[in-house]
Amino acid sequence: MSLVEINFDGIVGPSHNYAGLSLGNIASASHKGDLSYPRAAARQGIAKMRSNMALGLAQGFLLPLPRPNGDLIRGLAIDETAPRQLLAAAWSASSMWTANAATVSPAPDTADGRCHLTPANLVTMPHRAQEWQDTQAQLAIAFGDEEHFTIHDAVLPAFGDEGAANHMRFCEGHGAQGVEVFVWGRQGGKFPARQHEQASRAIARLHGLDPAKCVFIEQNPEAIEAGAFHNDVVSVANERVLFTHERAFADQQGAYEAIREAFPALEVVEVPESAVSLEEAIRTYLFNAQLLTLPGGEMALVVPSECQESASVWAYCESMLASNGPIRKVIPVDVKQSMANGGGPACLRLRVVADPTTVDQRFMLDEAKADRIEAVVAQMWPETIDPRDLGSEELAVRVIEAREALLTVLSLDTLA
Ligand code: SUG
Repeated sequence: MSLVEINFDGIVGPSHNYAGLSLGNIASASHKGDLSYPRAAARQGIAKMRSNMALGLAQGFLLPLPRPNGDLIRGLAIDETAPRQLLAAAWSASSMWTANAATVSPAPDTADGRCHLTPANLVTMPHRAQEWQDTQAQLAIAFGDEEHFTIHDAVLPAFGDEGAANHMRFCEGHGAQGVEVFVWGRQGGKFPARQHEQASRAIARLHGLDPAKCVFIEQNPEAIEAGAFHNDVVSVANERVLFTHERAFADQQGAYEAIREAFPALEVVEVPESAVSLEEAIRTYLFNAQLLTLPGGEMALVVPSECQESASVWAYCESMLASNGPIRKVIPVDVKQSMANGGGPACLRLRVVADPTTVDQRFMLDEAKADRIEAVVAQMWPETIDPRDLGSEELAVRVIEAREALLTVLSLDTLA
């Protein structure tokens, strides 16, 4: 068994649009009503995957979910008298942000030695709450090898769970036993706190984690208020390293101490407010980055290109590279279509530590398959979508046919 980190990126679906559905997600609210570019969006995602593969990293993908969602339309009797937001929910391509697909505990962390995945219930946002059953169906195929994987049901909707976006794992190497850190938000602020502490604790128990290797940390309410609707907007971890804003956690020093107690080798790279304000960090998504261990052992940070366009963020990145810290490379990528809905490079991927040979190979990417996916996108994905067109029969047919063409090319028609 050779365990490596595999990033499963969500392929951006053909209904990608800007309907402003996510309260507390500033990008989503500020782009409400804009024209979207689904074809360009999917291409940006594919380019990011290719760029990570070129670094020598294992890459997988998850597929867009069926949209418009007929079950939601029928279940809520959505017609022309229903709020427009409900109709838009049925068309949302939000499953592209696979950091919210599930929480993953790799095999070395669990009592039964299998990798456990719990799809996120995403109950806080109606357009996301419809995702988990279809996500689970896909995970059940991709990780269907029961000797190596266990797929749970989502946590009961009493407690909101947003998956890996609020979960970090520290370890000496991906294949070693890790310390899993769950970050939750306190209700009662200006914006919803989407991750409930009890959902996180339930997942730790369901996955059979060693309580001594679990840490539960409260997110800073000020960060949620400033638009960090998930912890991965203000922190990212990889192996020994925590890269975080100084205002990410309710008790910043207490958080470091708690992690250090379970994982003494912790190395913190803290970005002070004086270098990059919380607002600028959220605007540029500096922390919604992929912190990756390259095959040579050094770490690279894959950031949105917005970081390079920000004087303070880029100056910070340059000074970090000039210092002797653990992050040795910063790689900007253009995911602007996703960013305009509040999703950066880290939102677009689900990390699974596993032996790639135990994964259903239809979900693993190589250059030839990326070419095939890109050809379907070029031919079938709408070039633009005006959110006022959501609900149109013609667009519905187009979006459904586009997804089906992708499933066919990947021999995954069973998900139709
Ligand atoms: O849930 N945006 C997503 C962005 C998710 C980002 N994920 C992570 N941080 N891991 C969300 O808010 C916008 C959809 C719209 O407004 O139409 C949206 O769902």
